[in-house]
Amino acid sequence: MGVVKSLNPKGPAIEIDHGDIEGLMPAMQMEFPVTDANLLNGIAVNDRIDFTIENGTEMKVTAIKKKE
Ligand SMILES: [Cu+2]
Repeated sequence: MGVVKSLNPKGPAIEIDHGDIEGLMPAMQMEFPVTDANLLNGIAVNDRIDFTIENGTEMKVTAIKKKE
């Protein structure tokens, strides 16, 4: 879970202030590359989101779901 801090459709990338991600990293604010710019559609700064990370050679966000 996290809060969107900035969007970069040209990266494409998203900056997220995220909570603790078990086994991966503590809570922090950081930018993640995203696999497809379309994932950013309908997402705005300050939205609360759930997101999925693919942890390969590079960590990438593969899914984003806006929380109500
Ligand atoms: Cu992080």
